[in-house]
Amino acid sequence: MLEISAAVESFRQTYGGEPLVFAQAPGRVNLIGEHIDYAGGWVLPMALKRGVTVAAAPGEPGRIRVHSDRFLDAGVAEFKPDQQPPAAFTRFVYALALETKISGADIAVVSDLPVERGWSSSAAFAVAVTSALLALNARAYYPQPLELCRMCQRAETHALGVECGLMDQYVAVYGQAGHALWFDTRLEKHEYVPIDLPDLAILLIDSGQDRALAESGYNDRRRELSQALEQLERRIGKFDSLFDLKPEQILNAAQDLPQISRLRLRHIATEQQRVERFVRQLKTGDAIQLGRLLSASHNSLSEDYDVSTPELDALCDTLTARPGIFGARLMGGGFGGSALALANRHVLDGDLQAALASYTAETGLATEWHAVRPGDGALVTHQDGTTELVREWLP
Ligand code: GAF
Repeated sequence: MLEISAAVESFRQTYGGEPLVFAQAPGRVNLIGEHIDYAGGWVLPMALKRGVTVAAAPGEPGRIRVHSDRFLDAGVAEFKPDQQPPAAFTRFVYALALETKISGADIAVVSDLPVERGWSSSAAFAVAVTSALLALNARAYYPQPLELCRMCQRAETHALGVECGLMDQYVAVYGQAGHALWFDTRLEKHEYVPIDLPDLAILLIDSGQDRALAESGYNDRRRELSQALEQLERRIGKFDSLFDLKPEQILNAAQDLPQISRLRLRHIATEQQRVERFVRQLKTGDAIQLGRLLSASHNSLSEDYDVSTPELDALCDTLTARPGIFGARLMGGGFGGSALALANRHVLDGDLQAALASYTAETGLATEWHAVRPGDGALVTHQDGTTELVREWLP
């Protein structure tokens, strides 16, 4: 995560004054449990040590100014609450300002998270900006941490057109160093699961293929899943949550549904099982089993849920063909972006490089990889200089 001093510098250069409050929010990797957060499933994300850092000060009443080289075109975007700005990320800030009911702020944003690579930069941006806006105003009422996640999720849907689930915002707030979150998206509760794999590396690999979720099939998949659920209910009667049913029940009942519905439901049912198995295997640290679950998740996302691309398939195949790389899968929404792999540390200089070189030769795409560890959730630094976790600060 970039230091607060970088945000102070950006603030001074942009506005000429001194910021009063700061907020930092991390990106995430989702270890397993993809495309089931909007279906009420369990997912297993962890916060990264990279993220978005925001410096803010009160501004002219009724006017928000925001600067970010990475998220916005260079320069300062400026808007008033009664004028919806046209550019996507400015619209995002506008939607967040409406959610917090705060207008009148100057904001500088710096980040070490790549944008639109599947690392959840938009949720980190939203959580950091919202936390900074709230910290600016000594108000009698603050949202609860879970409500802050929902505010950010709503703003993302309204401003960016992505009908996302709650996973990314949730882990940006509740992340804990050394742990993944076993997040039950139906009950909106989590347990921390220690990530203690000393001989293994969790790799985040940028496929070099661009993606933008709003323009991808992400929202289509959500619609296809709701349709599949309606068809399933017509077959077997009403149910509160798909996850009240046993996976075998879902698979049996889905047999006679149209092909798209059958495939989408098969992914959801089997992915949920893989999350449970993955959590169990984390306790044993069995790299081979963990890797198999990751690769099975990729196959299901590719073949049943249809959110992969030939490039992501090629990347995962190339990686898993190497000894010491136990499994790989696309990560996040898919349609390009990044893959996640589990590897023995000793392959990082040899087999990993060879696999990536062969992928680049095949696709012409340059990759970038990082070994990642679980970090903490969002932080806020108040006017008196004290810093605390956002989830502990909010009521
Ligand atoms: C994106 C969404 F924002 C998440 O809510 C989740 O659905 C993910 O894709 C897929 O698991 O990151």
